[in-house]
Amino acid sequence: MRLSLCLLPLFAAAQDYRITITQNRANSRAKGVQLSEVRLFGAGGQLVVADITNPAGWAGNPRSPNQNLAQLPASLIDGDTSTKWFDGALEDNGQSVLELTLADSSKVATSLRFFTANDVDKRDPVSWKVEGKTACGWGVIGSGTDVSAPTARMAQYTGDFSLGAVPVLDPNSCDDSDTYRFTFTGLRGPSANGLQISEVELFDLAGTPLAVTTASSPGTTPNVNQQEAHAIDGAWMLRTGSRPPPPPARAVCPSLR
Ligand SMILES: [Ca+2]
Repeated sequence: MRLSLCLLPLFAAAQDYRITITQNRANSRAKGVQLSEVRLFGAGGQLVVADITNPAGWAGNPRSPNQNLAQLPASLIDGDTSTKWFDGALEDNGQSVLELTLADSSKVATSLRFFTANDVDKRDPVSWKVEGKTACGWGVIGSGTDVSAPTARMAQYTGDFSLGAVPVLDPNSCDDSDTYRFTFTGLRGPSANGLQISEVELFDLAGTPLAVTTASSPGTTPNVNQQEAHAIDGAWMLRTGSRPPPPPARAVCPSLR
């Protein structure tokens, strides 16, 4: 079945920062990533981080097979370099993500500081990007590539990493025409214990498949082997072995007011 879609706008708040770690020192996904502290600084010094999460990661996900409750992301903002966060989901996802929310939304982060964890230096992050949340989604404000992480344990990375300004955008100007959201409201049942789907594909009015670059499932904690990326990887063909011909496409959208 192919569903026709009508566009709806997606807006966001403005005091959140996201760190996406893409490589560790070992350049091995199997080694995972870990840090003991992540600190943000702005005018006047260190900024208070009210909340930190590890979306799609092991930490904080009760379904993760190897979750260590002593290594949750909260350990990154406790001021103690002897406590750490570890995420093995780098192997499945190709990245490990941290999202930080400032206690004071009027503050602006201008630099970032990392501290290594207590062991296994192969897990030290060496490449990452930093984004700030704008009214129109995430905007890149910094990055690190093949950074020389210290081999010392529980040690500060050399220097702080500068962050650019988070763009101030008018929500009315947001171009979200490339973003779509699905909300599933019912299951076949009975006694369903979750929701699953192998692929989501989008087509234009001519029936041409559209490339999808990212997929997310806000507010959920998928199994590490059943991440959102699997809904856009085309792997369903391996399971079905055939592809039905696409039905004629037809879109009927009401006017947006
Ligand atoms: Ca810590």
